Amino acid sequence: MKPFETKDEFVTVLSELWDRILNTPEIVNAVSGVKIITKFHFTDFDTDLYIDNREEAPRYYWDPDEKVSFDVEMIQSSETSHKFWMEDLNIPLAIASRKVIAKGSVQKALKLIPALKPAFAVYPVVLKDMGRDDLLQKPAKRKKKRRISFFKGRKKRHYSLDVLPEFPMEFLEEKSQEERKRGSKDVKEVSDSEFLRTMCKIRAFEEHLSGAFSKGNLPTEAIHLSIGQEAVAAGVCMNLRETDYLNTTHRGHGHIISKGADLKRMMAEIYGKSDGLCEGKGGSMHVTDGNKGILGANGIVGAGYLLAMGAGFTIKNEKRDDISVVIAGDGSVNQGMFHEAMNMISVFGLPVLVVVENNLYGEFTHIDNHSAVTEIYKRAHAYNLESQRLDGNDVKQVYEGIRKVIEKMRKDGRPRLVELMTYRWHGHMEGDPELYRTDDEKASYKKGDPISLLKNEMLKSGEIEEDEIGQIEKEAEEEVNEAVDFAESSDLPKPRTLLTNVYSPDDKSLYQGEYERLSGDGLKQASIAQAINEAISEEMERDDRVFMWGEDVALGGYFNVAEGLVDRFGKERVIDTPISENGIIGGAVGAAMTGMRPIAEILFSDFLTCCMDPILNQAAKLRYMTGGQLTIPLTIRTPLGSGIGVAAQHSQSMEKYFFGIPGLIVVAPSDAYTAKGLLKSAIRSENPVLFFEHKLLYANAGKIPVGDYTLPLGKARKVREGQDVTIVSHLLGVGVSLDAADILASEGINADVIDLATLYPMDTRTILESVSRTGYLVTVEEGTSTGGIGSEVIARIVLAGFDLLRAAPIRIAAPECPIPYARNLENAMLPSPELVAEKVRKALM
Ligand SMILES: Cc1ncc(C[n+]2csc(CCOP(=O)(O)OP(=O)(O)O)c2C)c(N)n1
Repeated sequence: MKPFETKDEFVTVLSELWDRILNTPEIVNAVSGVKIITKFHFTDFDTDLYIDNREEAPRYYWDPDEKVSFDVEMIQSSETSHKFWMEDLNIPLAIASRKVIAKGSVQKALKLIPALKPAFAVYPVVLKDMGRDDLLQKPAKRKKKRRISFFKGRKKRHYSLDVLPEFPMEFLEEKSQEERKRGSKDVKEVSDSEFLRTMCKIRAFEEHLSGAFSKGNLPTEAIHLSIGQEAVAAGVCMNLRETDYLNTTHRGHGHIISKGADLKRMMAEIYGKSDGLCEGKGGSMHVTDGNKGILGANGIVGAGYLLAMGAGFTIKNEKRDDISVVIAGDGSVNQGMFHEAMNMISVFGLPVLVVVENNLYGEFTHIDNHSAVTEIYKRAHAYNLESQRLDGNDVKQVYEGIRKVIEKMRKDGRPRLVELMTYRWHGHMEGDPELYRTDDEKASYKKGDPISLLKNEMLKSGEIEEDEIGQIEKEAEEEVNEAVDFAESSDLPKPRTLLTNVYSPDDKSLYQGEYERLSGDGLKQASIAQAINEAISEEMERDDRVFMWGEDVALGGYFNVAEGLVDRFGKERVIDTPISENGIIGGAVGAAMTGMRPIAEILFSDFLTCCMDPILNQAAKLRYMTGGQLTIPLTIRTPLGSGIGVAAQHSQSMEKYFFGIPGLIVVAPSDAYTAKGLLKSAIRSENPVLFFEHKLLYANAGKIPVGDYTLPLGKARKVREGQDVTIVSHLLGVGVSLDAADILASEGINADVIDLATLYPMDTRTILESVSRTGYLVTVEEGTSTGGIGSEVIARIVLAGFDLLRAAPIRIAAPECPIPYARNLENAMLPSPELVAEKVRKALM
């Protein structure tokens, strides 16, 4: 039914409304901060209303004679306008279905909505005063008697959580912070004998591993040795302080030994023993010794560049004269991660030393076949970085060359790249048949053995005798033998440690407490975007290690959520990054593991596909793989969802790809209150949290408490009480479910609506409790159903509470196709309240 018959009647009502609004100081004060002209075009009466908020005193006018420039235009029918003012419009769905078409500075205009909240109380008064009481009555809803027959004679109903996958919750502790140890800043002068001793130790260590592997004594199929490359390790890493950071690769034993790792615990790690540096959870490719500034070897080729970049950010931020070193092979420079890191360390001017250990092969492929530019140091010029190439088999040349570079870096804080030429004697991994090179080639390179080179030089100069060399070699071997004895006698890790160190210890209070029923004083109106902005702002105020970076965030970001933060906290803490999603997240992980608390923004969640490695392999795994040595307090914020006509690569519901990843917490709030409280908990957490925001919900306004509060991670929120059916949803689906619940209520069916709020860990108990009362379960989500959030909800309830169900659960989700562009097709993807109501109705019949 059209509420207004004539244009005159409509214009009179809205004019009266705006007269009253603009005479209400409370509202005028609230909207005065948003200086814009908004044009409302009403399609059915072809008339335009302008609200001019640019001047000191806001005013309105209809259909001006002259052309007026405006910031934003809202196109809608008079009926939609009426529903809006009657608070009977689901705004996200209205925008998605183009009942309201918004053009121009929409995010700015949407900020007016919370400020206008008190105006909603004015509209019914205007209608009444103008004799249109009839419009105040919502269409009569027939109260039907429920026709649910299953309630009698139901079975005794119980549920058990024991059958569900165990979530390793033992990380909750009273304290929130682990003490960070700072190492020594001393770097001793290194004598030639010490070079020799270190190189001999590396060789003895790896020769032992080669033998142990061939005898089947190591619990691995893949061990990568650096025999022949020892001068790189000793020459670079003996230059480093404990407070300098080192990231290295799958072939990192030598680097790690040279930076001073505990040899016994390192060997125990490679033997997979409980005394291993990483409790037997990392192994050869992931050895880490946090106490010595060794942030870890890494099984992902190229990942170390990004982690080192983030560690360099920490050093710069803390104004230290330390450096962050990354060592990686020639093959790794063809990874996108190398290029993103090179650009970012240069753009941000970070003290990162990139060492490329060129052993001529990337796995089985010779550098001539894998690199367009084989003189890798020249690539650095493209990033405006100083670089050089040195003989990587001459330990003294490496040491001296690197020493000079580091000396400059400690002074100017700028990045550098050094390429070191060397050769690996063993296969890519032990057992490699080495079909890609000849014995002659190997023999010719072995002539450049770094250990023999140094020994001969020392003998020639007379600084050492043969027997002294023998003594050094013997001592190195003895040290390695002691490490082997230690490793062999160490216990295997206890099975109960399987679930330890999945997460870092966190303050219990971040996971406990309840969602409040908001009423009374101490509340204010805010949109979700404002609530998120406040959460970030308050947490940055609270802790100066919190910083934010992402594409265009200093300007407020694409959806304007970060607006104003740069003015308050400066460009050192609100940082625009290059368009480098791997760099944004990988760098943030590196910064987090060295003491910062980054909030990284990914412009559209679809682009999470461009940074899967730093999220899944680094952020979510490194706490575990290092046996609890690293802590990664990282928050990743990103908008998702469809409804704005940007097709399948900017509209997906990405949350299903990330929930259920051990080590990661996944949050997806549906209103302003939840968004602010959960984001603050996420930022305070010591763990990586992926925080999904819905684009269409940014403007949704609701009440939030004034000031500081946090809400419990891992807890679902009951948003509506009912006893007939349980509807479980998240993000946009919550509003849809609530609207469906209203439709059902008019028919006598009362729904319990649960907002999951945190997707992982999932709060199964709250759902079970509800289903134990209702007996019916419906899940509603915007994404597709296979492998979706609803699938997991249903699986859990069926497993843990099958007896509770009186009918098969219902899963409401998008059709199994990508999100199309055409408006009508895109709208068909979103579950509507009517559809949800219809499915519930059928289920209860
Ligand atoms: C992202 C990724 N791709 C592929 C691999 C498999 N892989 C492991 S080591 C390696 C070769 C790396 O060559 P390079 O960087 O030159 O180091 P090197 O092995 O010579 O020390 C490859 C392809 C991997 N671990 N990670």
